[in-house]
Amino acid sequence: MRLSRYFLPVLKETPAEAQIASHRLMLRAGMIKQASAGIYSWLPMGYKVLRNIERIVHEEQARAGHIAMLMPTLQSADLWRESGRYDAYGPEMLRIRDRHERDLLFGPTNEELITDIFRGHVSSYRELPLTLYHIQWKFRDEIRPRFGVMRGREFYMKDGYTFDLDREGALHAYNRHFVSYLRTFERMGLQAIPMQAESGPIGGDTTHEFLVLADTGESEVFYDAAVTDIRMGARDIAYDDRAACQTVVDEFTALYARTDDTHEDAVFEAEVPEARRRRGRAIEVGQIFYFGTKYSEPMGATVTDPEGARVPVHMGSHGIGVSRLVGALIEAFHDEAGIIWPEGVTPFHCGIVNLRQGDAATDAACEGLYAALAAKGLEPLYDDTEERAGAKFATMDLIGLPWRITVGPRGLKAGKVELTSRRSGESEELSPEAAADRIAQIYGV
Ligand code: 5CA
Repeated sequence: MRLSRYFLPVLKETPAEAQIASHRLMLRAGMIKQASAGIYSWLPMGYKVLRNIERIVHEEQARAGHIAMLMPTLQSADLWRESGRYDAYGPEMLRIRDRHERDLLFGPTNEELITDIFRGHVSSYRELPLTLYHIQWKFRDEIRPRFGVMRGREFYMKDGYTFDLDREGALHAYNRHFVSYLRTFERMGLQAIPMQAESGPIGGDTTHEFLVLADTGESEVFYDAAVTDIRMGARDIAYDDRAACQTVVDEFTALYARTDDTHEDAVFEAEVPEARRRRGRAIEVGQIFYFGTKYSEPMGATVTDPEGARVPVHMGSHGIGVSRLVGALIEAFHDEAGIIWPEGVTPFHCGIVNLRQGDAATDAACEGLYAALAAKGLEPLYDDTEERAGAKFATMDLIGLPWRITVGPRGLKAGKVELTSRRSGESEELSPEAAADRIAQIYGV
């Protein structure tokens, strides 16, 4: 992409309404624009990051054997009356009436709708287990939408629903999600710690939240410092292997880690040596639930079991805050100058800065680099504008591409361009071909 032809409306001023770094930087870097309270338009660069996160989520769901689909944003109130949640959900639910006076709602979550699909098409235990998920916009009329996409009213969520014959099967589905979430967040460069939590309006008594430690997070958490040393890393898990999934879950849940809803001082003090006790703040980027027959029973989602009896299916639901992750990533990766994208989610693989636009030699070198990178399947953002060098660098630092190739007349005379890491700030001089090769190597292409 050439910056002169792109739509990147960066702001010079720091927006007064933004209280935390991610909100400020998303506005300044031209990623989002508020449409109304807690509702945002995703401008081209923000949209690219959102799509990158979504892609990683899809890939890891596929790896775990989960099946993608798409349900609508608007749902019939009647379904929610069946489960009893139409009234119970309260003012957070946006209720809508159509021209025929029928009650609809903008879905805050999809347990009812998926249960309706299931009961219409599945009737035997032989068709189980089944995990269906989608990534779709949700609406919750939060009393205090704030921090930009972190607590929106409209937000993008991956929500998956599991159907199993019995509790053991459903708990394996729960564990499968647990493991796949660890992989998903680590691929984005994030450490999300699974913690015991409350289930709230989704229900059930088995739930974990996945939390990214951050001073600006809305959740208060209590944990053993040793949990921060555990990683999934490169280990490959056979998702159908119940024991293998359970081993990972056991490892990640052995140490004390709870949100304030479930925290108990006495247990904390008994289980965690004083030097390792931590109390802090964190961003909830995902939550998984096992709630048994809470929806299947009242809604009549039953299957025949091997003995021929009709039994309600055991269900769970599993969510990832896809749009919130954009903010969480920025909270985790930024400095004074701007964002620092991890390679896994960056909107462009690298920037190309032409220090003297209009100079035949630098223009040609930049075009050459652009074409070489594109030929390798990479997408650079080429700043081909007439701005001063200082302004170009400031924009690149603000938008946070992990690598920058700077092309100037002096270096070019010696056959060199400069490759700079946004993370470390370190630069290296090398030939344009070597710079393109290095970028390709970094991204494994
Ligand atoms: N049906 C279940 C699991 S699919 C569910 O709705 N779970 S949830 O309520 O925990 O939401 C899943 C994730 O969505 C949360 O972990 C959080 O990361 C994200 N989320 C929830 N509310 C908001 C919000 N107002 N703004 C942005 N993200 C949110």
